Amino acid sequence: MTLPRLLVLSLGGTITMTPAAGGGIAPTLGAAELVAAVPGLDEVAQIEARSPFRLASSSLTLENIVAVAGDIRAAFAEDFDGAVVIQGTDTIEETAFILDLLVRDARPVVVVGAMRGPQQAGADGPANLLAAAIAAASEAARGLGTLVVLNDEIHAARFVRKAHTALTSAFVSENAGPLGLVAEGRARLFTRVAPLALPSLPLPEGELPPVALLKMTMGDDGRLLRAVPGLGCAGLVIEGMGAGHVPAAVAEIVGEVAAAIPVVLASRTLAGPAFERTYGYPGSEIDLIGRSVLPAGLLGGPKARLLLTFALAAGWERPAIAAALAAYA
Ligand code: DAS
Repeated sequence: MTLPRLLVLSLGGTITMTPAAGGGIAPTLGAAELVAAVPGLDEVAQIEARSPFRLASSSLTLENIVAVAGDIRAAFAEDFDGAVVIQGTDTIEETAFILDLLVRDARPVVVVGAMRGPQQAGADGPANLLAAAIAAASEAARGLGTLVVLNDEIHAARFVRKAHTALTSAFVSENAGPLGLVAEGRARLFTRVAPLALPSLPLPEGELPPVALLKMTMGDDGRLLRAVPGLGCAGLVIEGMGAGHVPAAVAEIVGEVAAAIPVVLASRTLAGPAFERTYGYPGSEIDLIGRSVLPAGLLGGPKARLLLTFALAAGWERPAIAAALAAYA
């Protein structure tokens, strides 16, 4: 039997980290070494291993992930059956969301990492990589967009979030739960996500438009908010309190900023939708939407920022951006 062909790209992260001269651990291992260390992986897929980056995931850039999306698109043009992207867990949800936007293909793309380094007791990297490859090689995972696999759970890019700094069960999908799990060497899907109802996006070239993300907190006086357009930002995402609220004193500033650049309103609560038609006081979602702010649906701040970034890079105007956000509501 011919095994499925997988492209495995390693970008760095704890899963690749070994002791550094100055203390702590730092990225060193590449994809080939990681693949070689997983018992049974050679029975799952034929793997082409590449290591485009060896970075902590906090240092990956959007442009780095656009390049990864380009590599995966090229591999899919060459008849690979799936792709696995190995990286640090700190920004896995952002990488997965970008790949979900930019690689529109039924073949699975799975992003994976580890919460413990390869030399720590109970290292979870090998098990996570095996589960990711099983998912990426499976028929069952086709048509679900980009997935994140850790702790044997399969999450959809649009829902997944890192919710703990230490546990191997750090990844959650609060709005939906995981789509499935990998058990006994098989990807089992309990539920499926609908295909993204968004126009396809071209692979952007060059620098992406800068989009700011600001979290509202009690007593915020809006001074950072007011500065955003003058800093050269092409868009802004506000993580509002609760269902998407700001202090009354800040509402007018939000309106001034939204007159200059697109402003998206998400919730800092991390689950549930940004509201659109419930609260009517100054600084509420109804007030802010009346000041041209666009609600983020179920997207949290970081993912709303990515959608706005790639929409602006594609030249989308406000109605198209609003429709794209509504696809996540
Ligand atoms: N937190 C680390 C990890 O889980 C570091 C990183 O994200 O690169 O991989």
